[in-house]
Amino acid sequence: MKKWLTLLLLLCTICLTACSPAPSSNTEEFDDFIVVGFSQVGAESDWRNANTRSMQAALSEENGFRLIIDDAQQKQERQITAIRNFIHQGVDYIILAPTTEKGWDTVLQEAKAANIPVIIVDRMIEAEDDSLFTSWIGSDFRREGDTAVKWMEQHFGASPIRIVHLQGNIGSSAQIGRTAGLDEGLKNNENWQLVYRDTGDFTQAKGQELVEALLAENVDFNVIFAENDNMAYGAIDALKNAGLIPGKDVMIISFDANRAALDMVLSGEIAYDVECNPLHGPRVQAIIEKLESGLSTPKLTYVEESAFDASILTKEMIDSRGY
Ligand code: GYE
Repeated sequence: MKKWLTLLLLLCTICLTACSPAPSSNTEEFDDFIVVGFSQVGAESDWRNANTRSMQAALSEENGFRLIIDDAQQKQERQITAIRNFIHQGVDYIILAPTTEKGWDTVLQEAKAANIPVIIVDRMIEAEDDSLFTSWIGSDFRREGDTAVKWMEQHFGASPIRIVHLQGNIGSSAQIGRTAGLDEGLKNNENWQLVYRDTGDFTQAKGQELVEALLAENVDFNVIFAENDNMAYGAIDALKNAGLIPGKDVMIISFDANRAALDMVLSGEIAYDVECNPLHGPRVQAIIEKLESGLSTPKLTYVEESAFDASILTKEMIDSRGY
């Protein structure tokens, strides 16, 4: 009987040892992933949130990545600190969605010295030396501005228009390019008058606040050029609260073409929306995978984008979109 018990215990021990996974240290687990530090601008807009979700979905553990996201709350100093932390942590790649174009040289030199490739997404940087980043992927913001202006020229013709311009955060590529487009339009169209221009920092609250203040001062305008959808939403709320009809009393031109904004194009509240594509996650994933296999990647990649007014848009087109 005793012999049987000893044999049973021995069998159990063998089975447990064989079935349990091999012991692994934390470092080994960490080594299995490509570690990516992502310095994100913030959470100021729907575009931004769609961009963050796209990065999280693509740079997931199932796809072999460990993603560390730092939200800079639209502050460049916070991004610089985040990049320094990533360098200190020894990440494999740094992704930077820069708030503004200027002021990156020192910290990117530090990343270069630590041999960490930097991939820039969305907005661009103005670097002294372009070896400070490996690749950039994003939009042609100047082209977006020009697209909006071309539509305005066709739509408004020779009618006099009085424009309120809500800018994004000053010094960001999205603001610089879209503003440059409008400036060119103002130069070429004598019937266009700029009655007000200020930054709404790409947020809905600021967009609403600025338009409310203009209405309170009885400023006369009939067009709003909002450099993103969230500022357009805020402007629309301000107009409606004042009893004005967006799309009739005031025509709104916007950028991003988020789904909610395209619904407003269909309903006539937004006249024209220029698309800006935030789905950079899979694009960044492809860049890193190429680099991991020792291949080179293009320095600059512009994503394809379109623009919509009610004449070309359908509900099916809106429903089939990823953001
Ligand atoms: O248009 C805006 C966001 O840089 C393209 O930033 C991006 C812009 C986008 O906050 O909604």
